[in-house]
Amino acid sequence: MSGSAEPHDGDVVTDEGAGRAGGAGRGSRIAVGLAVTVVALVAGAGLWTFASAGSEDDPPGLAVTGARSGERVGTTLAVYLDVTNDGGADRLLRATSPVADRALVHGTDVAGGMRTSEGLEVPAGATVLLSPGGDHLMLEGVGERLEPGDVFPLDLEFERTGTLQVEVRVVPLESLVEEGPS
Ligand SMILES: [Cu+2]
Repeated sequence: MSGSAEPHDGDVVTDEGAGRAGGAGRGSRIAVGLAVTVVALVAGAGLWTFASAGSEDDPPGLAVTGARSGERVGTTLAVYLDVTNDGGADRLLRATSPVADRALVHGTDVAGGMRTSEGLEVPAGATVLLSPGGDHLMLEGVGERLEPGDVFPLDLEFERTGTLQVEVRVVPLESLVEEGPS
């Protein structure tokens, strides 16, 4: 584990989000092949929904949707998105964007502080939600003023799938606060 828990200007953190349990280990191996139809579990602040039980060794079937961010705060910007996987396990290694110096995977701890994670697990058959009050991608060194309605590209590099480019839609910060933790 790296990083320290520190409040982060660019994040939208609500009281509800701060109340999340953070017990399950983020790097824990997920047993697959169980005859589980729907299992939801909270790992850190990330919600994994298992719609079907795939085999970990199957090719991943990733789709990234709903990529959105608020306006920058200072020079940081939090990005939220959904990763749906109807195949085998994969892992987000890193993210890059031409609008930012760097992008980090951030989790939110029970006190509402941020910590940097080494990548993000995308288990077989799982949907991983990065949403306000929970895990997110933190873009740092954003020099450009981005307004609601703007879009910018974000490259997501996965261990097995390779790089997926998504368009991030900028929305008003207030709408992310209203969205809250899902
Ligand atoms: Cu953050």
